[in-house]
Amino acid sequence: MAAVLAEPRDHIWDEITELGLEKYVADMDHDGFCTLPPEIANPNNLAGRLLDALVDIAEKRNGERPDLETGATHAYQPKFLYGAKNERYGRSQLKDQTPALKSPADLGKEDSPFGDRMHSIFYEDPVFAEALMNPAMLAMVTYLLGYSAVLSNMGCWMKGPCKSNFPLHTDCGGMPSPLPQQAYAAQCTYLLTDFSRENGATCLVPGSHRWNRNPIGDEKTLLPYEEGGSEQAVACEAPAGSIVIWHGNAWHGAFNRTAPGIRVSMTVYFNRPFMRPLEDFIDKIPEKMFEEMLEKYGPRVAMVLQHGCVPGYSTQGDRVSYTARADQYIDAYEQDAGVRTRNKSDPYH
Ligand SMILES: O=C(O)CCC(=O)C(=O)O
Ligand SMILES: [Fe+2]
Repeated sequence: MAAVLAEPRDHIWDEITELGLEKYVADMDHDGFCTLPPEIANPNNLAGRLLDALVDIAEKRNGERPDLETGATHAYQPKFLYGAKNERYGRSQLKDQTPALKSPADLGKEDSPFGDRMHSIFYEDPVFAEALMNPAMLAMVTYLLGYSAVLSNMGCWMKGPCKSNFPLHTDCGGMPSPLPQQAYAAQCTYLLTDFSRENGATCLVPGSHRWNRNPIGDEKTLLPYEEGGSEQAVACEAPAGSIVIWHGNAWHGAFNRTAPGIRVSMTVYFNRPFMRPLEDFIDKIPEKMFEEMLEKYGPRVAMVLQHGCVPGYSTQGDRVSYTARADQYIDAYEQDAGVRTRNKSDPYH
């Protein structure tokens, strides 16, 4: 009888059992999300180091250190698409490029439901690669998306006291309903400060990942915390150092923050490898940094950072060379891990 090759599914199940994640897989299957507690999610005070790095980046970008105690620096921010602080950062370059969701006359009538978002943080500190390669988080992502999962983007959210909440939505990148049942996206949220309803926690609708569609109309409505929130959505109440992970189909949003202070989180958003990522990592990572990451984390870090993908090409030569490069990274990873991530006879590669 021909030998039966181990399936990637067997491989990830071994990882899950070795890391003791069975309960979180059960939560994921049942609810569409899970919360990894700090004892699993926060090795060597990773969350504390992420928070320090992000506060420093915010100060560098905004010229003002976030006031985590009172939240005064981030309270009731105007509803700009990219957040008031990010509009201020590099204002001259961003002039005319950061559209306000509302006309200037309407500003102040509503505030931002997500506060300041800082994008493109990955190269700013090696701690972000450590967060990307967090073994328990990556095992859950692999359970959802397979070993060829890629990082789409990593970013920070800093939300002070606000009135507006973040309506329910899915993280399927704008894919229209019906959504595929199998996850195409996975969102991982590092809680860097304590999450509670008063603190403006993310909320999720348990089981909504099985509905395979985006919420429409009133289904998106999430009442502010003071008005009772939503009957369906459950607040992620968990301490700093936890990671909440959800299936891309799960309906979620966030409550407005009524308490003083700032809710700080960092999201690590993964996609299947054939989807267009939000951030572009191929040929963008400084050489020394990339070498150090390969040394520390092995060939999977290159896969997660999109190097097993063939980017859009515009010449015959590019197609050939990009494919050859992707093959090299995939071969190195498959050999190292003893796991297949593709059917090599598939002409996609
Ligand atoms: O502000 C929040 O917690 C919601 C964030 C969100 O929608 C997301 O991370 O996809
Ligand atoms: Fe979302």
